[in-house]
Formats: sequence, structure tokens, C-alpha cells
Amino acid sequence: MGMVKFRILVLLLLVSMQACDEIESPKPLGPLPSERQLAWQELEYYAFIHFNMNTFTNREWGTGGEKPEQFNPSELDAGQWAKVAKEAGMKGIILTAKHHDGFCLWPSKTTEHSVKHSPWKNGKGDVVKELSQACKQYGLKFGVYLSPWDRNHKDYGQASYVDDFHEQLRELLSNYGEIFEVWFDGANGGSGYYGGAEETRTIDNKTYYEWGKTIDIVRKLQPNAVIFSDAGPDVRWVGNEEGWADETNWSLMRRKEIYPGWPRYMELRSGHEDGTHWLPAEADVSIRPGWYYHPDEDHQVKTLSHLIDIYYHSVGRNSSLLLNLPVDKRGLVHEKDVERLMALRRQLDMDFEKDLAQGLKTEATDERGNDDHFMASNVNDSNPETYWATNDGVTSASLIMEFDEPTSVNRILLQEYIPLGQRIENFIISAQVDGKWREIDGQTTIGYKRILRFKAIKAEKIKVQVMAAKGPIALSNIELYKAPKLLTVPVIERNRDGFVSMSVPDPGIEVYYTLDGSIPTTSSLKYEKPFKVNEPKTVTYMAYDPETKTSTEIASKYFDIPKTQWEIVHTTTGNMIEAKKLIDDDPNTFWATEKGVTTIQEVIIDLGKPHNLKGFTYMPMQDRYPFGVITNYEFYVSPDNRRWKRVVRGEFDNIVNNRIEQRIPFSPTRGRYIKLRGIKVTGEDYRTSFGEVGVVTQK
Ligand code: FUL
Repeated sequence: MGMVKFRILVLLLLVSMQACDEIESPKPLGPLPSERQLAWQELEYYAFIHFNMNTFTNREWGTGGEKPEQFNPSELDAGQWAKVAKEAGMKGIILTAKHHDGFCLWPSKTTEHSVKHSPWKNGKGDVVKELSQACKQYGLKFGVYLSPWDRNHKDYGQASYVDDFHEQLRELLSNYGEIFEVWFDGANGGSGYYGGAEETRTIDNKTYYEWGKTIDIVRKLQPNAVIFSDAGPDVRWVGNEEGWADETNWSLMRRKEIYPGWPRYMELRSGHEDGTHWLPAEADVSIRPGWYYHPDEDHQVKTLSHLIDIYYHSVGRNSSLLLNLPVDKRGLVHEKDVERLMALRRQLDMDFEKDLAQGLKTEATDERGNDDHFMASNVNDSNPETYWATNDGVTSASLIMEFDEPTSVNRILLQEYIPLGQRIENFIISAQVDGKWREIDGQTTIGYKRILRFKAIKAEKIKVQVMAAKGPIALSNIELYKAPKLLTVPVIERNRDGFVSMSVPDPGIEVYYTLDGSIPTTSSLKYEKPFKVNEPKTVTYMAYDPETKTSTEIASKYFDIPKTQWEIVHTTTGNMIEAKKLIDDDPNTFWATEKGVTTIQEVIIDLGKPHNLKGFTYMPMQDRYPFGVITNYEFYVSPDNRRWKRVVRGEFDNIVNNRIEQRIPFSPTRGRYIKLRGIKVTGEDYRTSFGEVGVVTQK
């Protein structure tokens, strides 16, 4: 053998030895995500749009007996929906192409109950098309909600309806470009119009819709689309409509046990640790109480602090967030919802503005094969494809990140390398402060993404201690943030004893106020604890962040005489003891007279002593399904509960659509007793409800 040949041989040998030596990545563990699920995981936050026949009938579930003529948006602009979603930082939109009432937002060949017989665009319109095009224009993904239950279809319950259902699916998946998610709700069967039969029809959720065939249709026509239902097969419902997952949240489920309408839906909130399939959660929630637009919910758009909690309790707990925007009768996302969505965007942008973990020195107690591919610093190299992994058999280990100088942090974001499965069962976060370790939080699962909020701490080092995992650890990403405090206008209320309290979601925020009508500054009264307002007064207030020296806008609230001495002395019907709820200064409680009453109902209140009365207030009940709301009233004043004077009568304008406090002035009258009568109320009988009743003595 010549020298050259020998050298080549040695070299080859070395190379092959090295190849043998290369450390293998941890073995995939348990059920793994599919390609389409992996792509879906990264979307995290996208919009639901409930817009359909119910928008025009002011309902949540239509009966199916509606007429296509009722669908008539005045200025529908799908471009506005897409623009809003894009600016809110959402990655896609899912549209209710058909809800339970069966009305199709596209001109389906399977039914006459669709936009083609509506006055909108003379029956030539196609909402699905308009939105799919708008999504494309704004770089958003597009998905469809197709209700399996159809309360309009005459054959619902028979095989012929299922053929139409499948055909509707084919139409939606063939004619509107790429679809990222197909959404099947779990509400099935029940009463309905059913082509005029007006009856109750029951079906078997497990078999009736031929789920196997349904899934095949989706796979064939849209191979990249994920399928959502209680049971997946790709994405599961989170088990509530409030937008939260459990703190423990496995992306795994024993999928064979589940089917749409599954009664053990509470298990969907945390998944199954011993799940047989990768089936991650999607948290669906509406920005208002209802899924559909109702004008009377215009004042009930979720607050910024509520939406922020929803985000941290969904995206921050290994779930995606599907936030519903109820498009209104005009065919637009309402101004109030837009404003709140943008406030959420701004806050999230501030919360995650600068990743403080980037480039920090990172070490771990174990690194797989001491190999660069698996070293600790892969968690903060801003590359989601690289990850820190431990050796086989090492299922608990610590990773420490060291700051150059003590740094204030209050958020940690963690991600497992899920292409290899979800592994971590238990972990602890600690911070080193003045040389000593302090535990910040201890939690269970991480999965695709976990975000923890904690009180700001000035740390020299941060430690992530994995206490237990199903196999070697594989963490791809750790981020640290110092989110600013959540600065929102304080919520103010006064209780029945006359104590005014003000609250803000973040404990580090200060509240300043005045009682003389002047504009508050940081040298005004500082709110420390509830204070008594005994006489009519206006509290003018603001919240202030001492760290950033910024304040909210100034708000003010007028309080009249406190209700401390008030008593209910008469109600036409109903439980009089309970009736104190209408004078408890808590608008969220209510009281109502008896059901089925056929005469006008009234309440009499003793104010404890005579007052110069100038008006009264009525707050309708705030529940989601109100009843007995007074629309036409009469109000009386008496010095002695015997001689009554009617001081005002009239109608509360728009009270059904906008259930806010009504303030009715009348010419000054002195008296100790007041009487409110519901001359006309909503509903079929005279049952009358009261959120709160008050008087005006000053303004
Ligand atoms: C449920 C439906 O019954 C509701 O109307 C709504 O569409 C919600 C998102 O899904 O199953």
C-alpha cells in the first residue's frame, strides 16, 4: 500500500469514528405533533368571527326558521375585520360560515338558506369569499367554522343531511384558497325548525356525522389544515368558553375516549399526562359576553386587565388563544372592540419588549454528551431549532443564567422542544438576590409555551430547576422580561355603608383623588384604604405608576347620599328580605318579583329620613340573560308612606339595547319614602327586575 493510500484510509477511519461518536439527540418521547400541528402551534393568537343570521335576529342560537331576507348588513367590510386582526397582532381569522341555524354565508349549492336569497348585494354576495380574500391581502391565515348541527335542514337526523354537510365542507375547502383550521363545535341535535317540522331531533354524536369520512374530506382537500373539535383530531377545545387552560396542561389526550359533545369536557383543560395522541388545546373566548353582536353588550367589552389575564392563562399555559370578535349589524368590528384589542396589543408589546435573557452566560448541571448541539446556551440563542438537552436517564437538572449586574425581571417564558414530545412534569424558578437563592414559582407542565408572571425581583442569576420529566430534558427557549405595571383607570365603587374603594389590577400602581372637583395630581390625597363618603360628593381620581411617572386619564364619579339607613318596606310580590339587593350598591346583584305575575309590580324604599329629592336612578340587571327590565316607569315620593305624589313617569330610552344606569331628574320634592313602578317591562308578564335603585339629591 502506498503512503498516500494509507493516509486516505486513516482519514476515512477517523471520519467514520467521529460520526459514530456524534451524540444523538434524545429519543422522541410519547405522542409527537404532526407537521401541521407544529405549524399551527406557532400561530398562538388568532381571531374568531361570529357573524351570521344571529347578528340580525339578536340571538345566540337561531332556530333555523329565520328567513334569508333577514340577513342584510348595511356596510359589510371584511377588509376592516382583517385589518383589525392584523393590527392586533393576530395570525388568522376563523369565520362562522354556518352556525346552528343553518344559514350559509356563501352561496352553497346544497341549500336555499343562504346569502343568495338575501337582499345583501342582491343575493350576489359571498362573505366567505370576501373574508378569504381580505385575509390573503393582510397576510392572515383563514379558517372556517361549519356547524354540524343544522336546525334549518329538513333532513337533519337522516343520512341525506350528512351528505349535504359533507358537500358544504367540500365547497368551503375547494373554493376559498388555503384553509388553516376547520372548526367543528360540539353542540348537536335538539329542537329546531327542520324545514317546518318544528320538532326535537336527537342524533348520536359519535356516529351520525361520519367523522371518519369528514376527516378524510379535510385531509384530501386541505392537507395542511388542522381539525378542531372536542376530540380533535388535531386541536382540542380547552373545556370552557372563558379563555383559560389549567396551569397543568398536557398537549396529550387519550383521544379514543373523546368525541364531540363529550361529557367529561373538564379534562380538556389539563389534558392527559398519559395521553395517546398529541392533541393541544385551543382556548376560545369572546371579547364580549356573547359570541354574537348584541347592542346591549356595547358596555360589556372585556376590560384590558381581563384580556391580559386571558392571554397569560391561555398562550401562557400551553394553549392557543382564539379571541372572538362579534361583527355587528353594519358588518364591521365595533369601535369599542377595536379600541380594547389595540390596548391589549400595546400592553403585550410593552410586556415583551426586550428579552433580557438574550446573550446571558448560561450553564447547566448536565449537558448531553457535553456536546455543543445540546448545550445550555441554546435556550437563549434566539434560535427555536436549537435546544438544551440532558443525558439519557437525567430527568432532573438545573440551568442558571447570570446577569452582568443585578437586573429587575417579572416574567419568564419557557418552551420545550416539542418535535421530541412534551416531557417536563415539574419545575421550579428561583432568583439569586444578594448572593442568596429565593424561590419565585413552582409549576408543573411547560409544553410548547409557558409564561409565568411574578413580582419584579432584582436578580443576579435566574435558575430553572427541572424536578421531574418523562425523559431527558429538551428545552429550546427561555426568555426573561421586565413588563411595566398594568396601568388602568381604577375601578371605583361604594358599598351600602358608604365606603368608597378604588382598585387597580397591579399592586404597584398608586391612586390619587380629590373630593372638591379639582384635578388630582401626585400631591393630592393618596388612596390607601376605603373611605367614607357620607354626603353627595364627586370623587375625581387617576392611577399613577411611580416607576415610569405616567398616569392614566382622569375619571370622576358622583356619589349621592349613602344607602346605609335605607330599608325596603314593600314589594308587590317576591322575597322582601332578598330585595335589599336592589339597594346594596352592587350593580352586579339583582332582585326580581315573582314569575308569572299579571299586575304592575312596585317597590317602596324608606330612606331613613326626609331628603330633598331631585331625581332617581335605576340600574337594570346586568346578567347575560336579563328579564323583567323596566322600560316604562312611574316614580313616587311620600313623606310618610301614605300620601304619595307621582313626581315623574316616562320611558327609559334604549334601555334594552344599552343596559346602563338610568338617571331621571324631576322637580325637587321633599320626602322620606320612594316608590318605583314598572309600568312596562321586558318579557311576557309583569315580572320586574332591579339591579340597583338610587336617588339624586344634588346635581
Ligand atoms: C359553541 C356554539 O354552540 C356557540 O354558539 C359558539 O359558536 C361557540 C364558539 O361554540 O359550541
